[in-house]
Amino acid sequence: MKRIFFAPAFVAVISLAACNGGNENKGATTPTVDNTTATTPTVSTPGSDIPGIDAVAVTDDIALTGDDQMKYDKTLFKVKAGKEVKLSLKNIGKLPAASMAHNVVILKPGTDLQAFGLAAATSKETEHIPAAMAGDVLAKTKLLGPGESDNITFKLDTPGVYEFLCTFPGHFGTMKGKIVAE
Ligand SMILES: [Cu+2]
Repeated sequence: MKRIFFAPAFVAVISLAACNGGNENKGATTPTVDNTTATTPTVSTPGSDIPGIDAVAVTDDIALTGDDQMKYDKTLFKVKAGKEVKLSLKNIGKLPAASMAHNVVILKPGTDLQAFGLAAATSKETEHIPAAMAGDVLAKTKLLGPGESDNITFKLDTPGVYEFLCTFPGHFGTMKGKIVAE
C-alpha cells in the first residue's frame, strides 16, 4: 500500500523541480524588462523626488499671500507645461513697505537661487531684481507693500522644476518655493 502512495509523490517532486527550472529560465529575461520600465517614470516625471509633491494637484491658478513673518502661505505647486497660469500675490502684512515688502520672482531652471537672492538684496533701485541677472527671470510680480496685491500670467514651456523667491533683502531664506511643470 505504501509503495503505491510513494511512487506518485516522487513523480510529483520531479515534475515540480522541472517546473521551477523552467520558471528560472523565464525569470532571467524578466529583470531586463523591469529595469527598462523602472527608469521611465524618473525621466517623465520632473520633481517626483520633492517631498509632498504627490499631494499637490495640477493648477492653472496660483494664489499666494506673504506676511510679516516673511512667509508665503504655500510653497509647492504643479502646473501643465506650456499652459498659461495665473498667479496672484497679496501682502497680508501690516509693516511698512520699507521694512517688509514681498514679491514672487520665478527663475529659469538651473539659476542659483542663493546667488540671485544675494544680488537682489543690493538692487533696491530696480525693485530688487538684479539687472545683471534679469535674464534669469521667467516671471515676476511687483514688489508689494502692506495690503497690496498683484496678478500676473506666465507659461512654463518645458517640463521641469522652477524655483521662485521673494527678492526683498533677507527674505529668500524663508520665502521660496517650487513650481513643477509636467
Ligand atoms: Cu518678502
